[in-house]
Amino acid sequence: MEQDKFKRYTVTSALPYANGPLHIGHLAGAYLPADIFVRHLRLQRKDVVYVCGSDEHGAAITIKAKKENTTPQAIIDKYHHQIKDTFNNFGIAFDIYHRTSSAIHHTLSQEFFLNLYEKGEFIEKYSDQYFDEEFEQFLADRYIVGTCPNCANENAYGDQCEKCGSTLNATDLINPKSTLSGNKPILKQTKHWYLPLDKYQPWLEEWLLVGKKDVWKTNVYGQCSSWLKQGLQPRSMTRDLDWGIDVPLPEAAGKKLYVWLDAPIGYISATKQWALDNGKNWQLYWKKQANPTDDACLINFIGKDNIVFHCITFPSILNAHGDYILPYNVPANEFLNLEGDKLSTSRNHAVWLHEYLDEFAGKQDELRFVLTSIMPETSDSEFTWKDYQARVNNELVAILGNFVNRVMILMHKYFDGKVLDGKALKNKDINTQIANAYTLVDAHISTYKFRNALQSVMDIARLGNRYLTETEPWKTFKTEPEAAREVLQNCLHIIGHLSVLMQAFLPHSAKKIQQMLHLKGDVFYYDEELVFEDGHQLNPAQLLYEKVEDAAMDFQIAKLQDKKTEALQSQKVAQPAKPNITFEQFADLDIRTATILTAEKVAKTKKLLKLTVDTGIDTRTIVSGIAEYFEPENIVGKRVSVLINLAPREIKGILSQGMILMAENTDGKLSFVAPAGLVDNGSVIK
Ligand code: B3M
Ligand code: ZN
Repeated sequence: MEQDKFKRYTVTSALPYANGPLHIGHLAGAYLPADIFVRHLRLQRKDVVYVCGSDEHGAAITIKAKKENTTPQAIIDKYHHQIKDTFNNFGIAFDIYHRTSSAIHHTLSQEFFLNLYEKGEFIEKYSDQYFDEEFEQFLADRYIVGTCPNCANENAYGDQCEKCGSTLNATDLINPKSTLSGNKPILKQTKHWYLPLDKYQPWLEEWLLVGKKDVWKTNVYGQCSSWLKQGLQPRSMTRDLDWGIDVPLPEAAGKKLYVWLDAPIGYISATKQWALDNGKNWQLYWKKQANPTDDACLINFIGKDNIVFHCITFPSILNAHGDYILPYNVPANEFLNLEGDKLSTSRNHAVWLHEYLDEFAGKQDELRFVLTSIMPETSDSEFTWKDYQARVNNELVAILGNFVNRVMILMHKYFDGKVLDGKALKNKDINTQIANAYTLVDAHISTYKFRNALQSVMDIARLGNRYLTETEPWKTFKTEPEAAREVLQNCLHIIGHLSVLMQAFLPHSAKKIQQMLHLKGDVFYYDEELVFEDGHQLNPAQLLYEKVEDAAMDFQIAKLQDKKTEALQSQKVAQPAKPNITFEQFADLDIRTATILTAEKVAKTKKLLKLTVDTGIDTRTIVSGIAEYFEPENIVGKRVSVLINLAPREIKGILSQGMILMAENTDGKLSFVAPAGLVDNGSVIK
């Protein structure tokens, strides 16, 4: 492994906010890759600690509490346990899943703050911030709404307008209002402690730009270098909030540590707690003095939205403190999209892991497999249920499951499941390929290429299937039973190695196979010898994977659609005016009058109609999301307006060329937009 020079490994996954359940994007982003990495290290008998926990501070928590009309404490208690259970169910093998609300974490975070404070690292600055006089508190950005200066959206937040996507300062908002009292907030002076990132810039350039150039993934390195190029600014490490860790200074009464100061320290406090619980020395995993020859390797697995905090801010804090090791690598993943759209909690466009566990009981490895196969390692990737079905059916069922099952059934049928003279694998070529697979898997994992690593494992299943098909023991058994036995016993060895190689990726099914093979113990280390003693008795065959049926997928797809509609409807408010555009922008739209010629429902969808329309220029197909509002037979012959130069798009396998314009009421009711007078199809609307 590339990281072999180290004696110890401290591996972390981003601490999820305890303000909601987990979805597939979380798993694919920061947990599955770390889990595979850690399991792989452990299978090599490396000394590794893998820590994580709930991030329980910050506005993310208090806002959720307000939404649910409860306290922050109730929110974190509810979600901490739910999240912990979900990870556990998917086999994410943390050594500890801790919480940032714990006393040990509060103390350590305050120690960090004071350490930097006493060294004079912070810049103390006064600024004017919004304050709610009725509630007597300063307002975090998310507690202020007002009109966006860019797009006139009346519900923009103090840090961002979700309508036009622009980043804002709270003082940019027109007509600001406190979401606590509804009153106009006043500006009040407040003092905060800033981390001088600008002062650390030269150090960061050396450590990161030079030192990590060929070590970090290009997507991570690229983002960091572009920030450094723009030049870093001081960043406030304290907040006026009533939820979080107290700033440990008498003059800072009522102020809290910035959540991004305390959260990464959570990795350290979690390790401390784990060490306490297990009689270990946490310093070996974090402290420089305990690692005089750079023996410990710190690796932070995260999603791409956390890169700046893990690559710039946290290392700067660790370095300013001076006693701690710095991250060796931060292998951030990009984003996972879902069915052609961004994953979104607010629009409820997500596959929630706790729901998956209910609806696909016992099929954790199927999701692990699919998410690893499409992991967004260097660019965004996409999960679709059809792809899930194809990968499970064509790879897990047809290749891996089928191979294991055929061999087990035949061994039982012909030889009562008993191995005779089958200690070793008697095929040189296969032995070489298996040895290669171990090397390849190691090389891929050590460079964070989990997709390739999984394929190298699957290559062994493919090899086994091919070998079995070519040697046909079911035929030779009749004439040369000993030859059939040798083939099947060789296959048992392939399956054994497959189970060992699978452990990091598909731990549940690896265990099942090892039970079938009647191998000992909980894990099978890579360096253990795989022998079947003379007379070794196999256990009965069990099916590893089941075929995924169309109906289950259609159900999931429809469920996503329904949730999205529901979420949209509950958010629907009178649409504010959009920002101005130029005449040229309008002139780019080619809108024509047209007539609907045919209409039919798109199979297996609720909302889609396939229309053919006469645009005056041509007859073309358009897929339109209006099936819930119109019966196909009632709209044939209707006059409509069509945007004809919208880029063609494939929807449910149908190429849609253009868009029918609709007028939508505030209650979501749709009407066609048609010319009032008699005009030919193809008339230009301008
Ligand atoms: N809780 C943000 C997030 O969930 C944050 C990560 C903390 S890692 C120290 O994206
Ligand atoms: Zn806006």
